[in-house]
Amino acid sequence: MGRQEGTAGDVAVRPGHNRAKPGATLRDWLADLEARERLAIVRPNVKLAFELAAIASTLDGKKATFFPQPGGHKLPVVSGIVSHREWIADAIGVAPEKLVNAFKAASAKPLPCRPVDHAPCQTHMIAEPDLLRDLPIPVHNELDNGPYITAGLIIVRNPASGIQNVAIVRMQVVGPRRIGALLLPRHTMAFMDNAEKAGHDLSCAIVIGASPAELLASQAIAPMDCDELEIAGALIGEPLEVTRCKTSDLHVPAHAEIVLEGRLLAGQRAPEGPFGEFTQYYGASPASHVIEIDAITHRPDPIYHTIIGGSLEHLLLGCIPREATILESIQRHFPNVTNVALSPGGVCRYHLCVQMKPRADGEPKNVILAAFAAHYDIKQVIVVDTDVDVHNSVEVEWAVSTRFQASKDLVLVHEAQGSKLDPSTRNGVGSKMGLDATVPIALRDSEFKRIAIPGKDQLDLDAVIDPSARLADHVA
Ligand SMILES: [Mn+2]
Repeated sequence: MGRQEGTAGDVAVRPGHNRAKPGATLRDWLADLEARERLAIVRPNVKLAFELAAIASTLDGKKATFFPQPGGHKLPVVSGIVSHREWIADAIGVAPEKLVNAFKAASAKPLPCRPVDHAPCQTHMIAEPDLLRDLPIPVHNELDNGPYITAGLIIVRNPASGIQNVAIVRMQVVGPRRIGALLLPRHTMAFMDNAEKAGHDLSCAIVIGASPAELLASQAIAPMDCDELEIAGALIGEPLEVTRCKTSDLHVPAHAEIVLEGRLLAGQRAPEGPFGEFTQYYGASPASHVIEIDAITHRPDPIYHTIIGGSLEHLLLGCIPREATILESIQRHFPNVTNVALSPGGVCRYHLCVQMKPRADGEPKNVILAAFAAHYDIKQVIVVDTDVDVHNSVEVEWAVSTRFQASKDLVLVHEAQGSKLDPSTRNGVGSKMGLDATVPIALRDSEFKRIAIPGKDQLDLDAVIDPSARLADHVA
């Protein structure tokens, strides 16, 4: 008898998968990618410097890549595992058009983690770690200043509240047990600042080979003392299993591939970079934080995940949580806003398209201002009507070309805060541009009545095309 789709309680169980959602663990997800012909297995022994990145980058957004024994290392490397919106939606089991709302819902209702004593990620322990010996850490872009850990979830605990925080930061390997880490001025850095003031190091864990749900949740723009691992649990619809680290009281995902246990060192800074960033330019820091690694734990035959700097995987992981936050923020004042999209050409950070059904003339300009207020990185906003697909750049450009006049529909705000990583700004200070590409309400059904072919939306092509017919059957 063949295997059947079954259910356990109200949770659908997929054949061949251990958990409810394929994005619940990296291994389930790789099996899913392979089953859907989204995974390319590369020949063994490609070079860790540049060659691996060249292959993964060429297939970026088309196939995830699996590299056995790269550079002769015994551990395999994967990349590009969440490099398509549709894949990310599949990972958490929702339709692509529901993805942003699903993330919004998970962020609003996190699910507490479930601690377990015996975890796959602690099957083996390396007590005397040597990062480049123990892990296949690639070099990606031309001017990157050495091997970088790019898909490491850094977990720390707020000593004041006892609640954990998760983030992804770029981490350059600078010694057998040393890492230079670029912390951004958010939660990890705030907890580190407090630890340093008290003269203490801050325990951290770096999780490599995390699940799609964990990777995505780590990028949530959540308030302080929201544990992003609980958002990962909400995304997969069941409490995330976590286990206590061997050398600290931090809790890490039990099903992760590899965990580096260590400390952010108080009072220590070191230069780090350049490193190829999401902007498609290099970034360097004169004074990054320093991490010392005390131990490595891992699964049997662990898999190492790397994110190529500037790839779609890099862009999309930040994109979807950001869209969820921006949508929530704008909808608080404008419930008639129906969708938002951060476009890949705008590095999924700087250019926003907003879809809405205006209730009053002029309202799209208020929405432009609300979008700028929602995140300071946003530099350009295009507002379109509900007949325009915000993910289709041709449709959006069409709306601008036929519904926008710069003399009356353009909003400019100069000398505002933007992204410091945008090299066209003056250390982050620059201009904002908003384009109202919506139709005046009174003219929707007259000058702006859009052409349409009756029946086209319901057409069944298979029913009307004859695959066996040849031109010669009909033309003498
Ligand atoms: Mn946080």
